[in-house]
Amino acid sequence: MGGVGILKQLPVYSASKNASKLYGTASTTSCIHSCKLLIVGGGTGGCSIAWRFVNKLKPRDIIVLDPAEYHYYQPAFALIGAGIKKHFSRRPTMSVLPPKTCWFRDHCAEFHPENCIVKTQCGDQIKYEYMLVAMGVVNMYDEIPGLRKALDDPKSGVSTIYSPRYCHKTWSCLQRHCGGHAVFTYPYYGGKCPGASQKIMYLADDYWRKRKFRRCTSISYHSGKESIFGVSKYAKALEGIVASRSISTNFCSELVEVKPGEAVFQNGTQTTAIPYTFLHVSPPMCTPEPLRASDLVNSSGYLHVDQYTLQHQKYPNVFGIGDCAGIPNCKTAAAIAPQSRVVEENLTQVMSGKEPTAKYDGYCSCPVLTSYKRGVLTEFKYGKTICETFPWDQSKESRLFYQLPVNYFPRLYWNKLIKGKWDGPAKLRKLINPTGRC
Ligand code: UQ1
Repeated sequence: MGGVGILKQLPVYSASKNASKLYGTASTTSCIHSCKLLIVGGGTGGCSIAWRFVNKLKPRDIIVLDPAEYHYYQPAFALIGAGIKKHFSRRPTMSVLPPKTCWFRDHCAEFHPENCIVKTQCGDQIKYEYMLVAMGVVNMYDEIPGLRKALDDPKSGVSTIYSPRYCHKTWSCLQRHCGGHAVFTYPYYGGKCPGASQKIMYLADDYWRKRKFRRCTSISYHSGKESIFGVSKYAKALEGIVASRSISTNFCSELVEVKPGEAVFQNGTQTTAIPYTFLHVSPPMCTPEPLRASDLVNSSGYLHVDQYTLQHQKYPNVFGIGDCAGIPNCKTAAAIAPQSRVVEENLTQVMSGKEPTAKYDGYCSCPVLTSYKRGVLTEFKYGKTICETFPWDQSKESRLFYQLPVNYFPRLYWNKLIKGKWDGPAKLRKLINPTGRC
């Protein structure tokens, strides 16, 4: 297998005497490492940038800092939750990083951007010339009293597709459900694209219809936001879909507590307890604690980068990518493709003493499966401008927009996006739908 070849070439520092603290061996000394490019986070953004720079820099000039053993294709969690896929789409982190880069299997503990140093949880220090912050976001289960306990209780009927830990539970809850009230939530703070929280709802509706449990099930969607989707064209289409499926919607309605059989929502000063037999939660999310504790973030706790160049506003040798970036885009995997191209260009320019000139246009795309046969494909950029790749109306449910996310995008992800070879569909759009509108 190709991965074995990479294993031999890729130095892994989790076995160093300090990193070994993670695994129980005490150590008192700390090591200082240095590199040209430090990438904090080996997810979609970090991995694609490591590949884009591996041939531009000298071997061992890149360090990737990430404690995760596996790299997950997150969009598949919704497919697992709906029983469309049975197994995770994941690969060992070691096998997805490019050869010659150093993987530090450790947590980032502290940022010291004024000295260009990152401290790791095991006490090592990494000195960098340039840094990419690609740490993503984390679920804040503990913001909602009772949520973690309910998620961990196999009989609670409470699950979430936003985690590899709980997405299989969604599928077992779906199968076990035989009537009652199914509740789906979306948070006000920090949620990723609302598409995922809705696709699991449309799939649940379709599944229970097929199993003849839909007549004895009421479904309601509670969102902390003011509308079903932030872009009006897709909001209209999705409003039509929820109405046609007899799903009731509640906006500005935030989940604040989970009790056994009862979900508590807050709307302004009003609190309402809603009984449930099935509860799917999209937890509030935020950037990881060491990033929030640093002076790299804006007042919302997200990396303070320019929304176009993705360069840090205070530290010009720092760039950001992906979910942790404080930019007004939608957080999806598809958004990372053009971001990765922009970071490659701008970081290369900054490395050679020039000003960054490439600009991210805010592109984001989220396929929303609306049944086990069809879906819609949202695509838009900053200013909520629609930029559709295909020359027909993508807000109309179609079989192609079911097939693409289920069968084609995972391959595009593993073979192109994380290898830094996919800049997004802009070139394809120029060919087949030059105006980007329908
Ligand atoms: C995309 O580029 C991408 O990355 C591989 C996805 O995977 C998560 C997507 O879901 C989507 C929608 C895109 C956009 C690509 C096209 C062809 C519209």
